[in-house]
Amino acid sequence: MSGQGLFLVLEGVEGAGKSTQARLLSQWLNEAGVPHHLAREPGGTPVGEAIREVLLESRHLEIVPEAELLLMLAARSAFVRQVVNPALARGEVMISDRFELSTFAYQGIARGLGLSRTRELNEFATGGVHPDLTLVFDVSIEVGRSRQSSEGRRKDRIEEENDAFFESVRQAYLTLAREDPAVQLVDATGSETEVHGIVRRLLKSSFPEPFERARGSEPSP
Ligand code: T5A
Repeated sequence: MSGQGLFLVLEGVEGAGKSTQARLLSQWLNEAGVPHHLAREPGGTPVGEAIREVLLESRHLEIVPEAELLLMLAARSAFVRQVVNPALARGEVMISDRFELSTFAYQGIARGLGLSRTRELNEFATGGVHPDLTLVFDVSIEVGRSRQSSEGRRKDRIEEENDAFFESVRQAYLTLAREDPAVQLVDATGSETEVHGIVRRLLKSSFPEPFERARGSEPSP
């Protein structure tokens, strides 16, 4: 545990179902009366949301990979100090939709900026705060794309990258998960309810307190 709280992160390629699972996790904890805070990256603070707008919605701007990395980390430095640390200090479960593993996979590996330099800069941005557990929701790029296209919204700047870029991101996640015991892969190809069931079981076995206290062994269909 980080401080008194618990820091959980949900990761994966575009359309893997992270936001859906973050919402289902939050609903489960609400029903169980477990105090928690849910936020997304980049974002989560006023400055982070402004940076998100530049990074994802400003399609007319050319953002070089180095600037992309530093903007992600600028948003993160505020996020950790204004959102994550206070939530952990209050003893809450902090749930973040994306965090440092996105930076390692997208900027460090897929953009080719280098993992060790990216980790070093990230360390400065976070002040050394890391998740207790990161869940990587794994689906093929095709499945992620088809889930996203069913939403019918316009692609953001990064989503306009080609399949080779996202395959590189997916492979990076798989490698990073193999190397770090605090990162767990979740097969996210099943239905929303099935994947949520996997998440519940995993959290209950990894962190009996507070998740054993959250009632119901299986989600309702
Ligand atoms: N980024 C971010 C970096 O490059 N570096 C960084 O350091 C950080 C922090 C953020 C972008 O920024 C990049 C990565 C991203 O490109 P985002 O909005 O957080 O953008 O990420 P996206 O992956 O683009 O978000 P999506 O909303 O597209 O994907 P999700 O959250 O994985 O998917 P979700 O839950 O919204 O679901 C998508 C659709 O699929 C359905 C949902 O209902 C929804 O319609 N769905 C399922 N359908 C069938 N079966 C399931 N199990 C389903 N789960 C969800």
